[in-house]
Amino acid sequence: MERIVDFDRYPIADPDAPDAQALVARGRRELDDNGCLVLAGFIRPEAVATMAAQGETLLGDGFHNCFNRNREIARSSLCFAWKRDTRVAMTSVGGDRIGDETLLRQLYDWDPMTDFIGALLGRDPYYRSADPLAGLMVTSQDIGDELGWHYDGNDGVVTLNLQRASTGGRFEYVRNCRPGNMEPDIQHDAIDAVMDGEHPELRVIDQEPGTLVLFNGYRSLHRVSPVEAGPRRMMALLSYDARPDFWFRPDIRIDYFGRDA
Ligand SMILES: O=C(O)CCC(=O)C(=O)O
Repeated sequence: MERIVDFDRYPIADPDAPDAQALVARGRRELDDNGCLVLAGFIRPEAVATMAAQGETLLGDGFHNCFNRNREIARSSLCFAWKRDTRVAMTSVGGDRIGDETLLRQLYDWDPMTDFIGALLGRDPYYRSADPLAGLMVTSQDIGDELGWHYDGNDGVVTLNLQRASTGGRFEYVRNCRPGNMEPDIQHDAIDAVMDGEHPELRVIDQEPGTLVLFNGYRSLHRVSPVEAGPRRMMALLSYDARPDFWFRPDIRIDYFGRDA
């Protein structure tokens, strides 16, 4: 694992060591302050290059989805109606196709990694998602693709950038911007402002390959803006939960992978 994770900067193998505890304490403060934690250079450059090459091969067999998150879906999961649809267009590879030989699978299945994410989110014990497709996935956005504004079903999605697009494909979010956290009369205005790119707290994260990002996706409205120029944006998404048997909803698997487990 020391050839994959940069232990000099991120000493996560021994969680009881003082430098590991200091790292977690710093990360928790940042997550609290910003609703997002960016760990640049988490994966060593040679390992990122291998992960990207393995991801490229896997994506050859990926499913390109293109759909609108319509108001009905938003209403059922949020008890709140969007005023507009948001578009999802990207290619996804399910975890059942990400084999033990890949560095990504080795990272995801490594227990100290799960414990590190749990410690950052204040969860002990913490678990990898049991969902065989959506627990660990590789995604890519080619030119014109995007992942429109949405909330996640939980706060446990962690992203790892494997390749960035030269233009577009930026991760944008507004923290603590979920209906229910806000007064009802400002909900529509706030969400409209986010989707129009006019919300004063809109933040953009610039991710170099190898950057690990944790964010409060349940509470924070977020998106990946359309990719305008190649190469394709490629990500790994790693999902965790406080429940040991957490699966995503079947419609999510169908939407993203075109099949169920
Ligand atoms: O690809 C990304 O950077 C974000 C992924 C995302 O929004 C999600 O998994 O909910």
